[in-house]
Amino acid sequence: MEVDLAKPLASKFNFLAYTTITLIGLLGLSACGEKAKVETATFPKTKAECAATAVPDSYVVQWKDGTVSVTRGWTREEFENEIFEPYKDDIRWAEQDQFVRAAPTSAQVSTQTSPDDSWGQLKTSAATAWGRGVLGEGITVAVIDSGVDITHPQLRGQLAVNANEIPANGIDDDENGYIDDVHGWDFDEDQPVVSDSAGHGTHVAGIILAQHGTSAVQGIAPGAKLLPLDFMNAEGQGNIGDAILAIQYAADQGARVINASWGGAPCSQTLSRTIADLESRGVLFIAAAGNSGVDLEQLPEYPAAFVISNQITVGASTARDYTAGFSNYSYRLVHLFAPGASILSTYPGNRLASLSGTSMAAPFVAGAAALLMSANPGASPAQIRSALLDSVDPGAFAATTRGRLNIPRALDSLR
Ligand SMILES: [Ca+2]
Ligand SMILES: [Ca+2]
Repeated sequence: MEVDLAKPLASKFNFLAYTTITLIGLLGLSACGEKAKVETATFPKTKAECAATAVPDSYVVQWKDGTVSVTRGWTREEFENEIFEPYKDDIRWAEQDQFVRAAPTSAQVSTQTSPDDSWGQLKTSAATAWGRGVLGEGITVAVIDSGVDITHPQLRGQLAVNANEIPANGIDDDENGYIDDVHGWDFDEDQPVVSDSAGHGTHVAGIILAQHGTSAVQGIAPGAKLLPLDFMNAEGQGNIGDAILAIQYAADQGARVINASWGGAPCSQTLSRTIADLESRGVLFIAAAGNSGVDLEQLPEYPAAFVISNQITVGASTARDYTAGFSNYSYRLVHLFAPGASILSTYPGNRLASLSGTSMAAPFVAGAAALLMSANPGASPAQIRSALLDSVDPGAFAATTRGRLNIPRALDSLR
């Protein structure tokens, strides 16, 4: 019964890895005669303001068991008739997939460095935490981005290892749906080799946890482990469907912090549900506010503008503690500011680069969250979030806290 139903589905659909497993599980349930609780499945029409960023013929489905799948290559009508209607008892949400992008910034590759390059670490007093021996040990941070150059000298020793997977044997040893996923996964290319053709993810990862001692770059949480998850192409564009698969993968691999330095999709219910569902698994989601220089309440983009209790949205501040001109802001939707202008960090090809953007501000907070979690492993995402927000250096920023990240004060606030 399971096999008969699953086979034609598996062959008809262009599902990603998790999906076949999901369908078999669901069919197994109904074969046992169990009825799902009544919760009406919805598949909203794509709103006019979401049309420009919609991925053609791609749909994201969140099933009632919490898993998400992505179907590609079907028209809306085909999707509705072949998937949504037949399986709507098992579906929570379905919606059209959306493009997102890495917040655009200009990159300046640095050949020389100066003491000013560490202004963000100085401003947030990161060294005070390091001096107390708080380095982020035991915490895995997922960087869901354009990939990471995992051969960079300041990053290659920082990688999380999927111990249940034997590398390069062509076998999915831990049966999680991903073959040879030892150091992360490339959801854009569906392969285990994570690299970074855009440079963005490598820079973000370095801000969070670059090893100290070999250059001017000092990661905020150098004891934390990096889970690099690539869902963008070389132009820094990805889609929500792959981002959701990456978010679930991160949680399954034990990541406690997820950094999301991207956005732009004006619509996605599935994404917000996926993030909120991770609070019970101890995961904190850090989102960049976006680089349009606008009030997020007037021009919302997501995930930045979600109101979710295990999410923190971060704006970018300058070395003089002003709001960076490009940074989005909002007294209701942005929580705090962090350094995000002329930030030196790791760059592909054993280089360093200075980048500006809220993409650079979010990883300061992601690194700080990893420090707080390592100092107090039992703290819930809500406690970590409160500690980070209650302890800001007061300022005139358009954010719920009005302030800018201060790492040792956040540590004190947690105690
Ligand atoms: Ca695997
Ligand atoms: Ca393997």
